[in-house]
Formats: sequence, C-alpha cells, structure tokens
Amino acid sequence: MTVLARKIVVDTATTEFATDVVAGLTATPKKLSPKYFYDSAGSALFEQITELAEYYPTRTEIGILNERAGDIAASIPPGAALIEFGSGSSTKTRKLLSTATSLAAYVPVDISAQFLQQQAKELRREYPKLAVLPVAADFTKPFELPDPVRIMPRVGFFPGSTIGNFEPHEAAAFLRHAGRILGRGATFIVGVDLIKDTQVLQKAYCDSQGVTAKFNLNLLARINRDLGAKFNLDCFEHHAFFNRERSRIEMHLASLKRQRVKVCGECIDFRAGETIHTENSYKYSLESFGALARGAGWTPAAVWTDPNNYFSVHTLSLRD
Ligand code: SAH
Ligand code: AVI
Repeated sequence: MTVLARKIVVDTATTEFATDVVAGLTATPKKLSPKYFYDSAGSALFEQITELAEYYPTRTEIGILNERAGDIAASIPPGAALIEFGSGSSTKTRKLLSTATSLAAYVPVDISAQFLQQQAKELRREYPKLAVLPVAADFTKPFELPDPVRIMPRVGFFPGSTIGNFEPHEAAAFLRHAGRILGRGATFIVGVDLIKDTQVLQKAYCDSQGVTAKFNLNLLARINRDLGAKFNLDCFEHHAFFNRERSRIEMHLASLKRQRVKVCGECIDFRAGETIHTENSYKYSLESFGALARGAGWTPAAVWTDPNNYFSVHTLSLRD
C-alpha cells in the first residue's frame, strides 16, 4: 500500500501502474506498455476484437488448433499440467482440454485478475475433473506455480501471438523465462502471427466498427479511473499501421490538439498530432520465429499453418 498524489491510498499494482504511466508519458517519444490494456473493461473489449470479421488471428488459430488437437494432445504426457501465459477467456484452450483428457491441471496465468477469476469459475463448471488453478501475475516476472503443479510434467501454451507484443529481444528473454518455469523436457505450444499483405494486417487493427479504437482508448480511460487523471477521450484518436521495415503493426493514440493533462501530479504536454505509442504487434516468418526460439534454447519440433499461411502454431521442446 502506498499514498499517491491527492492522498489516494492504493495497492502495489496501482503504484507500479502509476510509476510506469508517468515514466512513459514523460519519455520522448511518449509510450505505454500494452500490458496495461487489460483491466476488466480491456479484457472484455479484446473479446469483442476476437469476434470481428477483420481480426483474422483468432479464428485462424482456432482452425489450426482444432485440426491439430490430436497431434498436440499426443505431445502432452499423462498427468501433466497445462500452463497458459495470457489466458484471457481460454476459448482456444477448451479444445485442448477436451482432447487431452489425461491432463491433471490447467494453470491460466493472466494480469487481468478479476477477468481471470471469472473465467476460472466457468472452467471449473465445464471441467469438473480438472484442477483449474489460476495465477494472477505479470508473466514477464518470476511467479510461483501452485503447489500441486510443482511435481507434475508441464506443457506451456502461449496462443494469440501475444509473443508478438514483445520486442524481439524481449520475446527471446520471455522464451528463456518460460523455459525456467516449464522445466527440462517441457513442450511449449506458441501461436505466432505471420507477415502478410499490408491491407489485411491494417484492417485487423483498424476495424470498421471502431472496436480496436475503443480498446486502445481504454488505456486513457483506465488512467482516468485508476489514477484520477482527466484525459478527454474525444481529444485523442486511434492510429494503427504496418511498419514493414520492422515487421510490426504499431498502435498509437494521437493528440488531436495541443493540450496539457495532469497525471499523478505531473503536467503532461501534448503537441497537436503527437502520439503515445501503445502497442507493437510483431509479425514473423516461420524461419524467423524458429531462429528466435532456437536462440532462446528451445528446439522447434513441429509447425502448423492455415491454408492462407496467415498464422502459425509452433511446438517447441526443451531438451533434457
Ligand atoms: N490467450 C488468449 C488471449 C490473448 S490476449 C487468446 O489467444 O485469445 C493477451 C492476454 O494476455 C490478455 O488476456 C492479457 O490480459 C494477458 N497479458 C498481457 N500482458 C500480460 C502480462 N505481462 N502478464 C500476464 N498476462 C498478460
Ligand atoms: C494480444 N495481442 C496478440 C493482440 C495483437 O493482435 O497484437 C492485441 C491486439 N491489439 C489490437 N488488436 C488486438
């Protein structure tokens, strides 16, 4: 517990949020971490994104997982624990949980604590024989696995191309960190979005219904809610474009005018057109992701794609 400006007593997570927000908004250029998109409102908005016609990654990855569920289940040892990093609504996981019936436990790990608890409750109802053991944590930092899982063989699951939201060097560091959590002999199933036509990519992040814009702007709404700031959401606009040189979609929030906003006692000045860089979503080739995984100590075992080569699911193994 700590005391912020204006004497609001807050918990450790909020203190960290405040520190990162002030550091990001006083940096040049201004930036915020995409992990802060996900409070309960942000998680619900992400679910809406996954249902958009333009947002191909979710339905494409589900197609691959459904088709390959038998192969994936065969790589899961009996009595294993499935540990999912950034589980969200666990929609993709359900197919694996239903196919790999010898799984003893499912450990969804997510930063969006309230949303995670709701999903875990639902999963326990649907899979009464499975130990559903949620962990509310930032998966980039060390966290404890639940006690029963410590003696179980572990299989990691990281779908959605959430790995693309890291800088490539951070993605390599994360793969090493996941290796330490999962242990020698582990299998890691990772969903990775692929490089493709610019129009297809840009439409996925700039949808016609404005849901992605709402998701992006929720970051400012969250700063208002949690840190008592007064961002006027009408004075910022969602921007998303594919930076082919860096092989990434960039999302920004652009200030529509010159303005000053007070955040945690700090005055933040915006020029008209100045942006806050809120997210990168890196796109890989099969080769570039394989090389990244190898460099982080994992051995690529199998890779599956859809007929359009839009998305890929990799299984990696950590040799004994
Ligand atoms: N796995 C789901 C959800 C992907 S959205 C799918 O494939 O559809 C990304 C998820 O990762 C969100 O649920 C978000 O809350 C979570 N997340 C993002 N950054 C995180 C972090 N640093 N630590 C833990 N969870 C994180
Ligand atoms: C979670 N992550 C992989 C999504 C992505 O596609 O980068 C988040 C997202 N941002 C905008 N739309 C979806």
